[in-house]
Amino acid sequence: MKRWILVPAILLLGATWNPPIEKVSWEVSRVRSFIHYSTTHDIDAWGVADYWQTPVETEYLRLGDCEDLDAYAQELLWQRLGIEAKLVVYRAPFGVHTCLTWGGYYFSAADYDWPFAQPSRSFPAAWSILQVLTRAEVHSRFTGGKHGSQQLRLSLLQ
Ligand SMILES: [Ca+2]
Repeated sequence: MKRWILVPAILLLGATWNPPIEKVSWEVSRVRSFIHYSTTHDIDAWGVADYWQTPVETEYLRLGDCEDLDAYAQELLWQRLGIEAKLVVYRAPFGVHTCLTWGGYYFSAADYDWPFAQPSRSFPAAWSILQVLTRAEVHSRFTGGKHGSQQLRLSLLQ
């Protein structure tokens, strides 16, 4: 094939390519393998009611609560697969929790046996979605920076 045809064809395919949900789910499961879910409340760990760690802090600590793990996964998916999952803050009977949404699925790096440990196409009707945050909106929420700079280049799972 002529190069002047091949290059635009590759660019066109690259612009429209979306990874399968299995690939996304695999990346999210890697976060669970390397970063531990902390049940310590932010007020006890950080002295503030709600502390959003930067992904670099989370990587350094290898520890975080739900929003920290999902913010980390959101960044990882952006850097590894070029997709922007949105971070969902929701209220359920067990409290306020987070998950990610992308491609019509809900999933979470913080869930081991909770509802979104595996990608789900449905969101429980009885639960309330409080916020749906883009990557930029999540970045504006970061409280952190204590353990490392605000730079977002991840290294642990690259
Ligand atoms: Ca936190």
